Amino acid sequence: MDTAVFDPSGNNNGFPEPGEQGLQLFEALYNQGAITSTQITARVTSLTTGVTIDTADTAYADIAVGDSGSNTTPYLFSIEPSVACGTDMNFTAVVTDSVNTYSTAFALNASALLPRQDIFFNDMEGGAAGWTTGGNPNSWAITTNASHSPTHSWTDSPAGNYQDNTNNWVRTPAYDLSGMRRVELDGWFKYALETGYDYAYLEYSLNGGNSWNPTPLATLNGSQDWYAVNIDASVLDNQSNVALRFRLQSDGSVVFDGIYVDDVALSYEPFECTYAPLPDAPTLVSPADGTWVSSPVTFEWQPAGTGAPVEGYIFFLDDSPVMTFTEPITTTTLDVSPWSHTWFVKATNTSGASEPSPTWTFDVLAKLFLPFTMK
Ligand SMILES: [Ca+2]
Ligand SMILES: [Ca+2]
Ligand SMILES: [Ca+2]
Repeated sequence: MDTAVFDPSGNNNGFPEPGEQGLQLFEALYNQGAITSTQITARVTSLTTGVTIDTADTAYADIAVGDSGSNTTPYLFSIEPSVACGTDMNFTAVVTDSVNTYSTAFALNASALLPRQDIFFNDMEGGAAGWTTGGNPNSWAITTNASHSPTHSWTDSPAGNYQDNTNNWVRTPAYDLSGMRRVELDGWFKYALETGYDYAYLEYSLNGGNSWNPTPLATLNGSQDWYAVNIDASVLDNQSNVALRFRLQSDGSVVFDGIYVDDVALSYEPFECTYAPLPDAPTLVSPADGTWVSSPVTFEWQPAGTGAPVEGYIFFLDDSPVMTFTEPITTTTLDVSPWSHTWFVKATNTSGASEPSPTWTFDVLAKLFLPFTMK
């Protein structure tokens, strides 16, 4: 299922982030059955603490065989501000049509994704770059025999074919991948290995190279000219002491040229959460609602005890924003004309302005300048 999220009530960046409400969720359904799917309804459930479904039910237009369609109205959900940035939010959707009911699971991440970044990139043009070799025979070296990015690559056997009973490697330094997720390995490989008998492995270590996981990230056999590889290395996500190595292992007869590796990058997908909730509406203190006062009038209000911190206020007199404070100042004194007026205040922060406080009224006494004369 393909998902799409819209956050027009939040910061409108297309990503669901902690604190955002009114998040709109669309789920595409694909009809892989034998007949047109009709009378489609669906209900979504959140499995993640702090993620609340506000509108759980939706419907779909009929979907023909081989077609897909999205819900006609969005599911709505909210993410509590306490949900950690980057949390995987798990959902289930139960879909019913005229024939079947089935359940499906999907996940969204509570964050805004940033462009993928390299942890390292090695084009083998700048020397060993901390990569080290070992094994028997210890023959891995940088070569100019073949390359993807001219003019160098790493190879197991620069002198020609590898030997029988080879077990040797080149490895990277250790990297701290704490806090990194969706780790990927990209590179260019070229190899000639006896089919079914001699193998090259891309292996990983989670303890800085003390031991290597018995399940490689990639296993290579046979022959290939230069080709790009893109390997899901999410087993390395958030690991603090990661190393990678290329290892060649041959059996007791028949040898080939071996493997070349070039332009190797380890990368991850950074993320951030930029949505800041608005402050809650302030409360008014004085002049009390419905009272008579003299001009100049001193107004006082106070922030709500809840919600995001307040950075400023907008003071409204007779529905006009007459004063804007860029600091959390909670009083002002103004000359006000006689008779009836209304006032309210909004609290502000970098995300914008809160809902207004209640609107209060007051009346200003007319100043009397009567020509009294004492007799
Ligand atoms: Ca957002
Ligand atoms: Ca190169
Ligand atoms: Ca062999």
